[in-house]
Parts: sequence; C-alpha cells; structure tokens
Amino acid sequence: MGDTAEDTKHVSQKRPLLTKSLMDSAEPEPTSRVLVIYTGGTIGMKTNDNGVYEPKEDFLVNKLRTLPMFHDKTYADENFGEDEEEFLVMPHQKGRRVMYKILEYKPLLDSSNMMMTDWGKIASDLYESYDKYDGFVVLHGTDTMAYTASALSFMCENLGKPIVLTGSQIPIFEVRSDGRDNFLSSLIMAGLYNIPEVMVCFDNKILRGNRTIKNDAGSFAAFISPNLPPIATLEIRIFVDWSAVFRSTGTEKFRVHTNMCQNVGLLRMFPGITTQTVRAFLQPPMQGVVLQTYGAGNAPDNRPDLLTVIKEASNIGVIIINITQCTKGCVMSSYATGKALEDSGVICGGDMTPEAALTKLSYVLSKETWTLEKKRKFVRRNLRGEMTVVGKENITILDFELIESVARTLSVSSTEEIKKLRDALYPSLMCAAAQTGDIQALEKLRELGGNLSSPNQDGRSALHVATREGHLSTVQYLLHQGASIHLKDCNGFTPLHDAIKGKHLSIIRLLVKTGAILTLKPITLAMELCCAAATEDIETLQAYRTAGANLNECDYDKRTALHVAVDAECKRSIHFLLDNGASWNVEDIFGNTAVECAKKRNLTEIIEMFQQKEREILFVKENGTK
Ligand code: ASN
Repeated sequence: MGDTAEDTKHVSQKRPLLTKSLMDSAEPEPTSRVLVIYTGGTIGMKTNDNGVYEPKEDFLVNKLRTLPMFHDKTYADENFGEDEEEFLVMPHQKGRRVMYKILEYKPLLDSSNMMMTDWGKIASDLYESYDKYDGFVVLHGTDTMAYTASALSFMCENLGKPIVLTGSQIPIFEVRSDGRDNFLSSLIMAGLYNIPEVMVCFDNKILRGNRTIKNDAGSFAAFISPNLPPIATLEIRIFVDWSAVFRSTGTEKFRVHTNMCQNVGLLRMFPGITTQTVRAFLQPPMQGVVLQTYGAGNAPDNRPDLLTVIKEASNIGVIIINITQCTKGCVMSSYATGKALEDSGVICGGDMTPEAALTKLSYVLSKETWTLEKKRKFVRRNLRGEMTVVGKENITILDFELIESVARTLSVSSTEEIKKLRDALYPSLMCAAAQTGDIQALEKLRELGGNLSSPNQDGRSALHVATREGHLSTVQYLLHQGASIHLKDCNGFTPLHDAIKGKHLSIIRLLVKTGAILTLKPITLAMELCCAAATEDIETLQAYRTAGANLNECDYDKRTALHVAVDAECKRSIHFLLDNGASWNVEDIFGNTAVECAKKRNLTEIIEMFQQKEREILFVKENGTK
C-alpha cells in the first residue's frame, strides 16, 4: 500500500451500509486516536485587518480538513461512523493511521496571556479524555510553552501515554511555515510511539518538556534542551532513544493535580543586588523561590547581609532552590560561595531549567496535605526526569556476555552495530524471561539498558507475555519498572486483554487498578461475551466482568450474552449474568428480550430463574438486603 491519500483511494472499497456495524468489529486499518487540545499560539493564527497575527475561531480545523496530509477525506467518508464525524485522519504511517479530534479552546490565547489556571484546564481536559485516546497533542504558543510543558509534566501523575506540545514560529497556513512539520510530527509521535512523557516537538526533535527552554525568538529551532539530548529525532527515519524515556513507576492510576501554588518566583542574582530587593522578594505570601545564581551555583559569600535574609526566609518555611544562570550545566557545591547558600537552607536544583524549577516548586507547594519536610524532600528528588541524578556509571551493553558472544559470532564490532543488535535481541529476551517469570533475568536486562516496554516482532512486550502466563509477581515487577499498560500488540490488544484470555483475575485487578481499560470495540466485546455465554465459559465471563466490561453489550443482532445463554440453555451462564447485573430487558433487532426468548421456547426452568431473580431484587428493594 502507498503512503498518501491518493494511493489509499485506489485500494479502499466502499463498504455496504447494512454491514457497517458488523464490519466495525474488525478495524479497516489499525488506527490510533489522538486528542489535539488547541489552546492558541501562532500556529493557528491569521493576519487580521491591521496586518498582525491573531487567532481565529474554527479557522485551523476547517483549513486542516482541506489538506491531504492532515486529512484523508476519502478514507474518512468510507470508514467513519456517525460518532466519528468530528475526527480527522492522517494518511497511514508505519501501517497505521492516526485519527485525531481537535478540542479548540475559547478564547484562543497567545501564550503570553496564559495563567497557571490555563495549565489546570489543560490538565483537566487530559484527564477527562485520557481513557479514550492513545496520545495527546497540545497546540500552544511558543512563548510560554516551556513553562506549560514543565508544569504539565508535574501535574500529570502516573502518566502512561504521550503528551506532545507543539506550535510554530510562522502560522501553519502561511506559504513558508514550520507549523506543518511540527504538527504532523507531533501527531505521529503521540499516535504511534508510546513514550509516556510530556514532550515538546519542535524542529524535528522530541525534547523532554521539563528540560526545554525557548532559546531563539527568530529561528525554527526555537527550543533547546541544554542538559539532556533529544528523546527522539525525526530525520529520514525516526530514531527514539528508548533508554532515555522516563517512565512513572508503580501501580497507581493516572490522575492530575490542577491547583498549582501561585506564590512562587524567580530571583536572578546580579552583582550589587541589594538586601532590600532580596528581602522584599522573599516577603509573605511568597512560599517558594528559584534563585538563579552564577556559574556552578555561586552567590557572594562575602555578603552576610544577603545570606542572613535568605536563611531567615528559609527558616520561616520559604523553599528556595538554587539553579544556575548558565543555560547549560548544573549547580555543584564545589565552591565556598555555593556552600554558603546550602548552609543557609537553600536546596540544590542540579541542572533544572528555570521553568522546571519554578513549576516543580509550584506543584510541590500546592500539596496541602504534605508537611514542609516532605515538600522539601520532594523538591530535592527527581520527580519526572527534570534533573540529572548522578548515579552509578552506566553499565555498557558490552558487559552483557550473551550480546557479546552473539556479536563475536556475527563479526559485529562497532558500537553502533552492537546497539542495533541489542535492540533486536532484547525484546525477545525480555519476552522469554517474562514467559518463565524470571524476574532476575528481567532485572539484569534492565540494568544493561534494556527498555522493559519494548515490543517484540509481534508488538508484544514482556508485560503482555507475563500477564498471559499469569505471573503475578513478574507483572508487579514490570509495573514498578514503568512497563506500559497501554501498549497494543500487532492485533491491537493490550496486556489487559492477555490477562483476560489467560483468565488471571488477580492480574486483571492489578492492571485495572493501575489504570488499564478495555480497548475492544463494543461489538467485538459483545461477541466475546456471547461466545463465552454460549459455551458456559464462566471464567471468561468473570474475567471480562473484573476488567470492567459491560455485560449488556450487544452484537450485530443487538443480542446480549444473556440472549445467547438463554437460547443455548446454558444455565450456569444465565446464573452468572443475572448475578452480575446483566439486564433482561434489552431487545434484540427481532424485538425479543432474553425472557421473551425463554418464553417463546417454553424453557420453564429458565423462566423460573428469571422469576427467582425478580423476586430477589424485589426483596432487596423492600428489605434493603438479601
Ligand atoms: N506569541 C506567540 C505565542 O506564544 C508566539 C508563537 O506561538 N510563536 O502564543
């Protein structure tokens, strides 16, 4: 198949309307869904009557619909159902399509006008839509994008999906514009690459959001990440440095923290700064200050007046972080001038950007239930990859005997080639270790730089395999190492689906607790339930139930699992379904409810089961309990 909308036109076939819902059970082509939150910025602006750029309502989405690289109209006309009308769809990439919907904010903002409450709104919208999409793009002005990206990285807790911020220096519909590439690249990264981070996509690079600063007002390369190389580069090929991806660990669900503390500020040292200025700055209601000092974190140690003011503020609970004024590099306590600040209660901010340090303070300070000590502890900690933690030397892949001997056998010697070999072998090794529940082997592979979320040739990760095999402790280990619960294999199935297929209830519970949701199309789910009901496969019904499935989902004849169970006279299935809240009032396309099916065929025992259930429900209503 070709890559463009033109090519696609020739291969797609119009689907007959009558069979549409049935056909929906199999995706016409694998698709990913992306929500685009359009907040404003130059990217969607238009020149107004006064000759200056200004955002304009609905302008962006209507224009995008006319551009083939942003919207394959033929495919959409042939394949989208009524509930998908608002979606746009890209021509396919890597054998997949990205469908996306634009949520346009009113009013659209120049990012210089944004407030902390706007970050809260974006975070809430991400939360609301989190389960329905595979990834998110935030279209944003460039001026304060680094602040928003940093803030969102903290506000989004236990993030498991990509959030890509982008914008442009020239509006997207100008003849020359960086906006088209930036937006397309962002859609691809959000839809097709499971990097669970808040990122900035600009000038063919993916940067960790909380590491970026706007560095150039006049260049397409507006952003830099001075202390961390790009997570991905989009050249002729897209290269992702998977070992650099930051993953949240643990088994808690995604949530957002929206009320940021506004009593924070940035104070830049300069020679001769007066004590009065510093004192005024540190006055209540100030709660957190980012102090931008010289070089490797130095402030004058021959100014006891200044140090006293800083110490006083710190003593009454103001949290002060020391970062460097230099664009690149970090704060170290190798100079007496830096040590003096540390002794005054100032926290070392390492190599954090001013944007990251400020928003981190704002986030931590807004945690109302935390003690001051806990807040100070969290400020020091690397929370979202915003600072470099100097740890043990990286173990190189050359240390790994197996890779080494394979490399020798294949006469592979260059570092680049060995890296490729590692990338090819590791996913299979990890899946093999997961299959036997060998946590030690997984840990070894991880220590050697392996990415525990990397998929094998079938798109399956170690988590898919461990869940399928029912290795609970391996699943726990993988989740604590940040393995993705959202990764879909080549059939579109997530680890939750594997756990259901393996009927492993405790793993299903754990995955659901961590935020996994069923991603099956409703009709596919209905058919699975009907099948299980017809074969009295109660364990499968129970597995779907535990995963949060709606037991009343209807197949293409609008029949539920209960209809099927009645017609197949599977009493155990009927029992289970009735005990788990299945409704017997759903009508199929022939106008029959499950009870009516039983009555029509005079299945007396089954009719009695329904009557018994009705009596039970009535009893509970009247007496409150069984
Ligand atoms: N002033 C614009 C903004 O930040 C700049 C841009 O997007 N290039 O909204």
